Amino acid sequence: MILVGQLDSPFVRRVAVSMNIYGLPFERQVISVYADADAVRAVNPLGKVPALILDDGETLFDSQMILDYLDELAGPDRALTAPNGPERRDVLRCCAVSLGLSEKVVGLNFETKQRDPDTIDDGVIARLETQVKSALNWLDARQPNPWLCGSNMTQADITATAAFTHLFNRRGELFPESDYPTLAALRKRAEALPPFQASPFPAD
Ligand SMILES: N[C@@H](CCC(=O)N[C@@H](CS)C(=O)NCC(=O)O)C(=O)O
Repeated sequence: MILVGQLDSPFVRRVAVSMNIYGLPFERQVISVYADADAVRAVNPLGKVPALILDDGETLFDSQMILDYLDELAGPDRALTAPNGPERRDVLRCCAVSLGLSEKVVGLNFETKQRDPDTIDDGVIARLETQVKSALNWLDARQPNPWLCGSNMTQADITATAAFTHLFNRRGELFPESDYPTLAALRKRAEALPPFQASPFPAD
């Protein structure tokens, strides 16, 4: 299998870490959605990452669809998302908030760093910052025991950790990690584990 995308994307990284946990070997196609836009669109018509190219050539787009496939490969006893019921909904709820948080941070980076300065809209930026803070506060208010959804690490922890690490590396000046002590502790615990260390957030 070939995982397409860079590990500075929290969406790509949640897939890489999950594959490490499942012990699924994979190659990487490290291409940038901006610098290599044509190559990314050749894999995914939307020009987005991650994509996962299976050994028979079938290609999966979107981290949630990819994880759905990987969970199926791992089987119900090892899957990082429970198969049904309130446990599944709780993991998916945390993932939805963490994924949305990452999407807002990516949006914030676009609005502040890539836009023509004359077209920057402070109202749009303020809205994005409020949404990021609100999501962080919601996640920080959960009481990990020791993980977000109970005694076992789940996809909720992988996705939240990938999101926090991306956020604190990219926009730590706006959202200091010290303001979110619960999340900081969760992130530290997770990032110390071999599956995370095997697919690290890249140093600048
Ligand atoms: N919902 C998607 C989001 C993926 C996403 O937004 N990836 C970013 C990279 S961090 C991207 O491809 N951005 C390029 C674009 O949207 O044009 C997923 O979970 O895979």
